[in-house]
Amino acid sequence: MNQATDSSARASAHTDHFARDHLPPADLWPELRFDLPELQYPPRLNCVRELLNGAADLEQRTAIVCEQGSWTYAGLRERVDRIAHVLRGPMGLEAGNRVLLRGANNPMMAACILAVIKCGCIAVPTMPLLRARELAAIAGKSEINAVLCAEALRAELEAVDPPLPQAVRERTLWFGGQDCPLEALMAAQPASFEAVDTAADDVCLISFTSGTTGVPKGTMHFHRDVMAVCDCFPRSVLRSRADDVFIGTPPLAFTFGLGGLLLFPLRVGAAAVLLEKLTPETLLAAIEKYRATVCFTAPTFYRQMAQMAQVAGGHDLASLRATVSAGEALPAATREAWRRATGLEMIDGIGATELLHIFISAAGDQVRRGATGKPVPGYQACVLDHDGKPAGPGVIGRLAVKGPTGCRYLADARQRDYVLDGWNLTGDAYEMDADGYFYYRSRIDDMIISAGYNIAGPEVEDALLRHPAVAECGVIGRADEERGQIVEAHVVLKPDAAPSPQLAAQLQEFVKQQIAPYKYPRSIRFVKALPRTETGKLQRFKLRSENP
Ligand code: 3UK
Repeated sequence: MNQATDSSARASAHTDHFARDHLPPADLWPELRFDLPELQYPPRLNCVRELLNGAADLEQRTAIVCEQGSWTYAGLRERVDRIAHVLRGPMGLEAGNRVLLRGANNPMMAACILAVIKCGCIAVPTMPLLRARELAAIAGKSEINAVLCAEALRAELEAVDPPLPQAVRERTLWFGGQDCPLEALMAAQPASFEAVDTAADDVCLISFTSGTTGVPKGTMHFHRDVMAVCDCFPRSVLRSRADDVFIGTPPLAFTFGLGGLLLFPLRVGAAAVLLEKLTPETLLAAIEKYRATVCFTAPTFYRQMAQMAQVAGGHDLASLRATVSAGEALPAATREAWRRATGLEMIDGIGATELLHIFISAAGDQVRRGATGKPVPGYQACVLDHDGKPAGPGVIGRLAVKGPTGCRYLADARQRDYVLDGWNLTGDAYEMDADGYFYYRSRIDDMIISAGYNIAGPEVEDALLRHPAVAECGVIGRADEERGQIVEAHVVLKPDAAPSPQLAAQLQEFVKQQIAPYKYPRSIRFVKALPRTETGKLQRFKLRSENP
C-alpha cells in the first residue's frame, strides 16, 4: 500500500518514501501500546538528537572508549555531525535514503550509524562476518543508496557479484584506515549539524534478522522505537546510570549490541567500551582494565568466562554490577556457574530483532529459577494455546508479545506469520507460571518429538552442562524410524576430559538422574566445537545435517 498520501506521511521528513511505501499494510501490524508515561513521545522526534544533545554538563563526559583512547560526548557529537554533513553534502543523499553500514565494534562505526540517523537517512547495519552473497541480498532488499564501510572489511563488499549498482559504488566511502576518504571528507566539513526534524514514526533503522534459514528479513524501526527500547528494559530492569561503563560482545549491527553497547549508555550519559574480536579471555581482561559495570553478551560467553574466572581466579571483576545475557536461552546451570564465579545474579532477557530489544526479563531478587522473567514494564506477554487463545499457567504454547515496538518487515510475506491478532509471535515455545513468570522451553520448530513425548532440547542441555566434564553442548532431534526422533547430544568436553564410550554412558546416566528418563540423549556425539552464528546462537540445523 502506498501510504505517501495519508496524514502521517505528510508529516514525514523523508523526501525518499521507500521505507513508508514498503511498510506492511496497517492491518498486518502488531498492536502498538504506549502504556507508560515515559513512552509518550512528541510527533517530531529525531532519536540521535535526543541521545546526543543532552544537558551541557554531558559535553566533557566520556561517551565511547576503545583501545586507542576515548571520545567525550562533545567529541562524539562533532564526529557524528561532520559525517552527517558528508552524507548530505558531498555524497548528495536525501532524507529517507538507505545507507549500508559495515564495520566492527569501534567508535567510527558507532558514529557512522548515529550520523546516518541524525541526517534523516536510514541505517542498514551489517555484521562483519557476512559474506558477499548475504550482503548482496541485504543491499538489494533495502535498495541501498550509499555505503559506509570499514577499510578492513572492504574485500567482502567488493566481492559482491554482480556488483552493486554504479550509483551506489559512487557513493561508497571507506573509513577507519590510513588516509580513508570518509575521514578526509569529514575534516573539510562544519563541526555542527542541525538534526533533520524527522517524524517520530519515520523509519531510521532497517535491521536484518540473523535468522539461520531462508532469505534474510529486514525489520523496520522508527525514531520512536529507538527511544522506547531505551526507556523500557534499561530503565526498569537494568536501571542504567550515568556512571555506568558498558562493555560486551554483540555486534553493533545486531540490535542486542546496538542497544546494549551504544543506545542505552548514550540515553543516560554513560560510557560505552567498544572492542573488536573479543574472546571470553579478552573480555574478562577488558572488564578489569576498563572497570566495566555492565556487560552484555551471550550465554555461551558467560559459561566460558565462568570457567576461566574460576580456573585462573586472576581477574578483578569487582567493578561489574550487572551482567545481561540474551540471544539464546540461559541454562540454569550457566546462571549458577556465573554466580559461583562472580557473585552476580545474571539478568537474562529475551529480545528479538523484530521488537528491537529485550521484552521479558528479571534482575536481582526478582529472578526466579529457570525463568526468563516477567514482561518488561511497557510490554505485555502471554502464551497462546493450539487455538491461538491465551492459555493459563502450566501450558506450553506460543509466546506472544506486544508493546511500544513490534514487527514490521520490509516487504515480506512472512509478516503474516509473525503477527496474530495484534500479538507478535516470536517463534518460541514458552510456559507461564501462576505468578506470571515466563519459562523458555525451545524454539517451536526445534521441539523434539520422540515416541510421542515432547522434549525441549535446552532442558537436556541444562542437565548435561551440570556434568563436570562438559564445556558446552547442543541437543537436537535426530530422525529415527522407530521413535520418529531420538534425542541426540553434541558435546564439547572440557580440556581435561577425553571422549570415550564409558563417558557417553556416564553422561546418559547423569541426565536420567536429573530429569525424566525418557528425555535422556540416546545418541551422544563428542565434537570439538559447536556451530554458532555471529550473534552467539547455536545453529541446530547444522547439527541436524552433520553426519546423518
Ligand atoms: C531467542 C532467547 C531464550 C529467541 C535479541 C536481545 O536474540 C535477539 O534477536 P534475534 O532476532 O533472535 C530472537 C530469538 O532469539 N532468544 C533471544 N534471547 C533469548 N531465547 N532466552 C533468551 N534470553 O528464540 C528469540 O525469539 O537474533 C536479543 C536483544 C535484541 C535482540 N535482537
